[in-house]
Amino acid sequence: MKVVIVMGSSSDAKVMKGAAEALELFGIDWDARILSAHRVPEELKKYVIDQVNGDAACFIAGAGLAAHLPGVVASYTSLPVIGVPIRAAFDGLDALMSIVQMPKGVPVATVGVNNSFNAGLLAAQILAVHIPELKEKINNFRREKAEAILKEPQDREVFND
Ligand code: RP5
Repeated sequence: MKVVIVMGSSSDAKVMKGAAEALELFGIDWDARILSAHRVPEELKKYVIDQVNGDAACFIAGAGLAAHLPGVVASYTSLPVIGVPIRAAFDGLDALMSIVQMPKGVPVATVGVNNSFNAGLLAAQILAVHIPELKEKINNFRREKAEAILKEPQDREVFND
């Protein structure tokens, strides 16, 4: 079982790395590929179908500008697809709106602009539904983050250097 990360261009790789980093935190296997919905549509279709017929459990797709990649991936599979809007123009609002506005029946779960780490985390949470050990790891991660916040300076000390 693995999470498949696709992105529209090599220029997306720096941002999309966060998804792999989140998955690695929880020991989840992943694969990544650069495949544009516009530039190599046939190869994208074949890759997605091959992964679905293999051991893919969830897809993460990142794209900027017109950002059709996540929606096109979702059109080939009923496995969950998480879209990452990449900031390439207009502060990423173009990609965010494109990815989030899927037609009824073909959803893409969309995370914040450039927030590929959350995409990896959400994929982990989806996989964890039927894997108690993974759920425990994610809960521990949450607890650690919560404890770190509670250790921050309190009250007026918040503004101390
Ligand atoms: C999209 O266009 C890609 O996902 C990328 O974010 C953006 C720019 O791509 P390049 O022109 O840098 O290849 O398809």
